[in-house]
Amino acid sequence: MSDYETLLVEQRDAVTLVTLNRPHALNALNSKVLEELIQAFRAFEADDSQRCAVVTGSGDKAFAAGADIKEMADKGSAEMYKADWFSGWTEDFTRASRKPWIAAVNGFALGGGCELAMMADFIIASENAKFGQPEIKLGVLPGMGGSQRLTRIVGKSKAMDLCLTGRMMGAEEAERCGLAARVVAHEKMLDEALEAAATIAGMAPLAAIANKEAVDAAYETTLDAGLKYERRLFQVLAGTEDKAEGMAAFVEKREAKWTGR
Ligand code: CO8
Repeated sequence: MSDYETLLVEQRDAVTLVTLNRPHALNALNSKVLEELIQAFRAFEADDSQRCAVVTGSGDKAFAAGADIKEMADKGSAEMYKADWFSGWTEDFTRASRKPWIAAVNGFALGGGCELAMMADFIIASENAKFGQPEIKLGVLPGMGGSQRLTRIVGKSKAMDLCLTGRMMGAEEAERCGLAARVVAHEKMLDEALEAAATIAGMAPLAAIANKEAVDAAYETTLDAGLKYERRLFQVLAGTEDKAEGMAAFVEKREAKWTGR
């Protein structure tokens, strides 16, 4: 356990488990959470023993019910524009680590909570999870990527439905439209996420980063540029010790031993 005000961070073998820990506010995301998440992810990135992370919410009710409305309520446009409000989430946080991480969504993932979950490499949701972008009900719109990431993931029609009506979407619908990779019984959800993370942590570390970068590139580039990028990454990995080990282990019918080189 480490010393954060708004997070619980623990290492379970090669998996870092980060729990958003403001249950009294349904884990609403304030500036302290952002600061500490960046800190925790930088530590995760720097620690070679850690290969995959899981982010979840404390309590039984919420992953995160959004950006902290009480913190934002008095802030005007001059103040927000000057501070480039929310840029820390979309830039500093997402760049804090290149390693894979999973959002384990245990309840409400609304507004910034849904946006944080979408920053993860994939989402494993409890059957109780509820996703939504209800910002329109506050007279605003998503500010941490909801209108952009959600649209890329679920398509225009569903994204418009969620952003314009502000309604919540259950876990089954989220899985059906590709937002959640898996839906699991509530009490088993965290174990399933930790197990998936342990599986990823058991892969060759550079291959894990390259797979993540290649899939992410599909959202940023043309198909032609993406295919070229994927090929180049493959060629780079071809020169690694882990590629030689992985292929030798297959031929020799044994477990591979990765070095991360
Ligand atoms: N920020 C701050 N506190 C929150 C938030 C939040 N997003 N969500 C819940 N809380 C607090 C509540 O105020 C309450 O605190 P208290 O006991 O001190 O009154 C406590 O958490 C428990 O919440 P509820 O009593 O409301 O619990 P319910 O089970 O009745 O309802 C809901 C749960 C439906 C999740 C409800 O809490 C809710 O609707 N929350 C807000 C969801 C939301 O609108 N999220 C989007 C936030 S905005 C955002 O993320 C992007 C930026 C938008 C800019 C806005 C500029 C003004």
